[in-house]
Parts: sequence; structure tokens; C-alpha cells
Amino acid sequence: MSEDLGMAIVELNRDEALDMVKRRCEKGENPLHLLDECRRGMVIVGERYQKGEYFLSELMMSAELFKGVVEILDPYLAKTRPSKPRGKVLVATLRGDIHYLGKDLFAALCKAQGFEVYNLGVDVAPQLVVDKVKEVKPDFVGFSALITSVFAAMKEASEMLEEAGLRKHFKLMVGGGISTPMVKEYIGADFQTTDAMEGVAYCMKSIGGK
Ligand code: B12
Repeated sequence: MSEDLGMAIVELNRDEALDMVKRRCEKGENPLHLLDECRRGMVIVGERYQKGEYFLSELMMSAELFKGVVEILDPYLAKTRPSKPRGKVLVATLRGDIHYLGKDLFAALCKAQGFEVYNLGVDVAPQLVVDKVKEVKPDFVGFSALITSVFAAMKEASEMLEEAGLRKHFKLMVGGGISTPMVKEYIGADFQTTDAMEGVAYCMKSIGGK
């Protein structure tokens, strides 16, 4: 049997994937490596869906499978986390956009690296971001963008945060398949990426320099 977790997810082999995660964790493998294999698998699933090789049902099955894997990994990941949180990360997909797979992957990776994560979900109103930033006082705010129509809501949120005098207290990040350096400029973010691992690395580097 192959030990490639990413491919087990791509092939939607639920039992095989979950067994493999348990077995490899018990053997003492680094849970972060397993999470990264999942990430690669989820990206391939997205590509297959786009090419028409997978349908919505397969996409949803892979998302459920990913959640199951994260549940098993969580206690193992907890052992790798520092006892004190490294910092706080707030993530959201804003109004008009319901894609969540990439956002949740980024959130899981941040959590795995010891950040306290506040995941506001999808189709989030800019005002809710402002309210939560006031309440939580995060070090990082990450927006996930998968459709172009969400750019306006991200800009609105960024401007509202500025007007509320909150913007200087955190780094604003934007990720997701259609984010680009131009989108970063447009919404006034500090960082942009289409790779969750790069996003986590940015948080680690920025917090290290605090
Ligand atoms: C899966 C999917 C769906 C699923 C969403 C399931 C879900 N709940 O998440 C469903 C079927 C529901 C869906 C619906 C729609 N979709 Co859709 N969808 C996709 C698809 C195929 C994959 C997206 C995905 O999950 N990829 C896998 C993840 C892991 O990748 P990712 O999100 O890029 O995330 C990675 C990084 O970007 C990063 N990341 C993500 N977020 C963040 C945030 C931060 C802060 C950081 C640091 C990193 C980070 O981490 C991840 C790992 O590295 C894409 C095409 C594609 N290949 O991208 C189209 C796509 C995004 N969808 C599209 C469209 C148009 C739609 C619909 C409007 C379709 C319709 N006509 O109904 C609706 C939108 C409804 C809405 N209002 O949002 C378009 C958007 C086009 C555009 N430019 O606006 C795309 C690009 C397809 C296309 N080429 O036309 N979709």
C-alpha cells in the first residue's frame, strides 16, 4: 500500500487515508509533514475539479476527508506547539465568497505552528471583521480570496479597519487562488501569497522580529 497521504486524499480513499494518518502518527512521524501532504492533495483535487475530472460531490468528499485527517492530527500537533501561543491569527473569507478549503488549510497550518487561530468562516461582512479585530487584537489578519467579486469587500474591510484606528496593530495578509500582488496593493495588505506554507512562514518571521 502506498504511504502517500496526499494521493489517498486525491483518490478519495477515506479508510486508507485515515488509517495511514493514525499509523504514521503512532510511528512518531512529524504531523506537520502529514499536514503538508494533505495540502498538496487538496490542491490537486481543486485542479481536477476545475478540469472537469471531478464533480462537486468528490470535492465535498475530499473536504470532509481533510477535516477528518485534521481531527486525528490535532492531538499530535498539540504536542509540537509551544506552551504559550506564538501570536493570534484571524482569518476570513469575505462577503460574496464561499470558498473555504484554502482558508481552512492555512488556519490548520497556523494552529499547528502554535498560533491561536480565529476563523470567522465565509461570506463574512467587513463590519464583523472590525468587531472581531477589536475583541481579539490579532497580530495577523488573513483574507482568503477565490472570486474576483470579493476584492471590493476586502478593500472595504481594510478601509474600515484603518478608519477605526486598528490597522497599525496587525499585519494584513491576502491569500487564495486568485490573489496577486496587485490585489495586495489594491486592498493595502502587507503580504500576499497563493501558498499557505509561505503565509505561515511570513507569520513566523514577523512574530520572531517583534
Ligand atoms: C472548489 C471550488 C469551488 C467549490 C468551493 C468549495 C468550498 N466550500 O470551498 C464550489 C463548488 C462550492 C465553488 C463554487 C463557486 N465557484 Co469555485 N472553485 C473551486 C476551485 C475548483 C478550487 C478552489 C479550491 O478550493 N482550491 C484548493 C485550495 C486548497 O486552494 P486555494 O483556495 O487557492 O488555497 C491555497 C492558497 O491559495 C492558500 N490560501 C488560501 N487562502 C489563504 C488565505 C491566507 C491568508 C493565506 C496566507 C493563504 C491562503 O492556501 C491554500 C494552500 O496553499 C476553483 C478553481 C481553482 N483551481 O482554484 C474554483 C473557482 C475559485 N470558483 C470560481 C467560481 C466562479 C465559482 C462560482 C461563482 C461558480 C458558480 N457559477 O456558481 C461559485 C462561487 C460561489 C461563491 N459566491 O463563492 C472561479 C472564480 C473565478 C474568478 N476569477 O472570480 C474559479 C477560479 C474557477 C474558474 N476558473 O472559473 N467553487
